[in-house]
Amino acid sequence: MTLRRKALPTTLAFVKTIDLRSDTVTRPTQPMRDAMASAEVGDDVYGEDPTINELQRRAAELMGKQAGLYVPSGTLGNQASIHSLTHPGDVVLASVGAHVLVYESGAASAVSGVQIQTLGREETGVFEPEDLISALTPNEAHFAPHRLVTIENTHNRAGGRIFPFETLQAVTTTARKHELGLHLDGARLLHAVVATGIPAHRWAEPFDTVTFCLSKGLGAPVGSVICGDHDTLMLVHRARKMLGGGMRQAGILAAAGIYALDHNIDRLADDHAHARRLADGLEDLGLTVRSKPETNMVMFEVDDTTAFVAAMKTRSLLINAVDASRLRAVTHLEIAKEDIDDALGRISEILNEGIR
Ligand code: TLP
Repeated sequence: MTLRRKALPTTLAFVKTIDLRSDTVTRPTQPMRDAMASAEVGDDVYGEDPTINELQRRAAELMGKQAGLYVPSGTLGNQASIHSLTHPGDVVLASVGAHVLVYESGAASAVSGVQIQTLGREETGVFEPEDLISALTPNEAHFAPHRLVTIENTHNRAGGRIFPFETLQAVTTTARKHELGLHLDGARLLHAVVATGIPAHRWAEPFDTVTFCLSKGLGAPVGSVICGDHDTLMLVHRARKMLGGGMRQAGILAAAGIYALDHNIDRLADDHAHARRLADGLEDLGLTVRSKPETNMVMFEVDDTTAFVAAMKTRSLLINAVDASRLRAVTHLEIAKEDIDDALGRISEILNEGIR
């Protein structure tokens, strides 16, 4: 049998992949890799990795807390915190669409035996003190105890929305009045810091535990840090060990985190500007943008996300669907202004083909 070869086009135009699926896709730059390669390391389970210790100190200082603990992921950071601040059977209050509920494989119930009750509206990711108060139940045998409130800032499914500072103060004060613990899923807290100019330690102040990610907009390949006081972090440390999150010579990873803190915070403002440019361009093309981007995400609507995602993929444009009619584009340090314009051009072609 003779095999027929497919004729190759004489010229192959290079089409750059524009990856707006998430800011998690960023790869370490050469200077970040250099910092990783020369990091001093030790066994962190003995607390002897000097680079991890330095990252934890820096993170705690940034968040205005006594201590920090390096963990492999934001998910582990959230779940170790929840585990440390609750008992099985407790209720955890969180916003509608919270990452701890939607995107962590049911870990809060599987690992900590807690139930999550949602508050507010997914469009904003925000809830008010009244929402919290009306969720509370009497201290009586029928009811599971409400133990913890988690706030997600910025809020992923709300399109990178910032939990307004005054509302956050009001909600956390109300939570304390009712003797509830407080956890902040600050995977992208530094985006809120850059967008508002309010320092991280002020956002973090009311919380028992704060998790923030180095591996998203900050551009490190791996890692998050949980910050809190010494006593709480003793519990969190045990939970990290239980969940298999204790690493050994992970200073080579932590070095990327230190590099990110030194070099990649202020530049988040560029990502926010790119998100606004993308949102404006999409509206000019006649598409509906859910709300003006406050940070690095753009939520926009199409009739059929499956068809639209497939059409974008054939043009080397990667954007994830959130549901049947909503797409989420995330800007990050590998995306330049020209890439936004290029992405808009490719979307315009798709719309011209009648795909919506
Ligand atoms: N979010 C990812 C996906 O899981 C959806 C993304 O692409 O945005 N908290 C928040 C608010 C997050 O957005 C994420 C990641 C996490 C926690 C978990 O972080 P990792 O992925 O490090 O476990």
